[in-house]
Amino acid sequence: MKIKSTLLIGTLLAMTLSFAHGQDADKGKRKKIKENILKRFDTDGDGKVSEAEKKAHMEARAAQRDQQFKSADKNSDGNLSMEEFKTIPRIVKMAERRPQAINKLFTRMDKDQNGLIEAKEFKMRARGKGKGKGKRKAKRNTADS
Ligand SMILES: [Ca+2]
Ligand SMILES: [Ca+2]
Repeated sequence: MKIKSTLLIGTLLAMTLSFAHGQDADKGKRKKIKENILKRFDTDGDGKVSEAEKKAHMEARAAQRDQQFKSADKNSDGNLSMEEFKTIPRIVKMAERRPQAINKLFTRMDKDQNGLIEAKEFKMRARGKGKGKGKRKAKRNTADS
């Protein structure tokens, strides 16, 4: 549990850094974070991240996001308002250090800018990098199953 949340924070921090300072201001720091993440990915400790490990990690993360969304959506309307967003434990932690980053993150995640984060927006990658090669960014808006 502890390990998982550390990982999440690390990931979130990396994300935050990447859109807070687009440049390589803290290159060393970010590299370290990346290494840490890699370490966690590498569950069998062979120094490499296999596809299976990656996949397992992504799935775990997706499940966690789902969980987080549900528990943050206090009024169960399927959206997260800013107030609800701020109740997510990792966001609470983030707010302690970088309150202004929360607004940025929220805005970034709110793709249609309606002031609410819908479940599908929450599940999307929050980073806006790599506009050119958006492989499968526009998955169809199938109704929530
Ligand atoms: Ca809500
Ligand atoms: Ca929205």
